[in-house]
Amino acid sequence: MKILHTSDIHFGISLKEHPLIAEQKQVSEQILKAVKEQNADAIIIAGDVFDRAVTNARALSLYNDFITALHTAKIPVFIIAGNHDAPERLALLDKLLCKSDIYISGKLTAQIEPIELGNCHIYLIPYFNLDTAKSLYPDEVFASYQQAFSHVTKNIFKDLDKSKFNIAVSHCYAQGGQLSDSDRAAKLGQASIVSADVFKGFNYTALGHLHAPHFINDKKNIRYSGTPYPYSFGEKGGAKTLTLIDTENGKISEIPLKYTRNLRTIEGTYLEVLEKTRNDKNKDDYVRINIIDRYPEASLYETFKKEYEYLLSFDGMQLKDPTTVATLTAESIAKMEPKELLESFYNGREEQLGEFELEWFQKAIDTVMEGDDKQ
Ligand SMILES: [Mn+2]
Repeated sequence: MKILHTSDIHFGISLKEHPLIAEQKQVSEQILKAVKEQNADAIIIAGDVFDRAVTNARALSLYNDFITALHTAKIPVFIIAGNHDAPERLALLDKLLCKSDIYISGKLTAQIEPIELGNCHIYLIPYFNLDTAKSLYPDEVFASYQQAFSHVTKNIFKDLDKSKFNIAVSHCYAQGGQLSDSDRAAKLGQASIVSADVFKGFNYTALGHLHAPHFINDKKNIRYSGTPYPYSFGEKGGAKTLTLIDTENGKISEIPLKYTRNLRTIEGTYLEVLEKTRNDKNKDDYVRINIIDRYPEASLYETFKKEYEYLLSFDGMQLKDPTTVATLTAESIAKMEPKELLESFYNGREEQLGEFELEWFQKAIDTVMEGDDKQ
């Protein structure tokens, strides 16, 4: 069997409040293309299918089209809920869908039965927290999430058929995992770290939750596939890939994903960034600019906004503490009151914003406003 592993698609996610619908449509297309090119027999989505528990209509239709296309291509799909998903919503109609080889596990169950696929047994372990485990196993005393998690897998190992290629699908923060910029919840969820040992008995463990593609154990059979698209400018781990598992020989490989619009950070002194901008061939990318020797003034932002339609983050230096970076985004500017804008302009300048300037400024604003009212 050839099985593709991905996770953390986060349908409906925005980047700096910029919806990534077009990119997520491309994600679906890229995965479908990989399924066909690799002659995959199935696909695993290890949680965080949606970015929010209650998601928007566009995200729902993207998901709908994606799963339907996989079904049309006769590709069995294995899905678990992640910490971003609403378990009940994701698992809606699961008893019906599994008849069409669409296997969804939303909430943890006391007994996890294997799903048979060729020479594989696939165990779906959806995201759960300690309270859920405690209520599922009232006779057990769990002093930690680690204890609860190992109870869940020990329960599976009791009846494990070792003649099969046993795969676990899980959404958790496993020890040895690398945090990346967009791992918002994981950064907070230190308490719910589990050691990789809990997955020791499986031939392969398909993980979701951390967004960079990487193995977490030396034996290289416990792996985060990572997100199929970069969801933050600081995301580590380089190129985005799908993980391909060959269950005949246990070989694991990466399938690269390509996108028309990528995420890039352009950093340097004002002159360096100007130079880079002048020679830039991909001005259509999502861009973060960081000018290390200037303050992120609105006028400077406007200069680069003319070059980059998708300038989503504009950083600069802040005088008060030159080491800190002040960030101005299109959105933050749009939300600022005229007076705030003036203050940010004066911020860090020699000359102080005095009562006199403020008074005149207010008068000017009032005049403009009145002009607007008259129109
Ligand atoms: Mn995630």
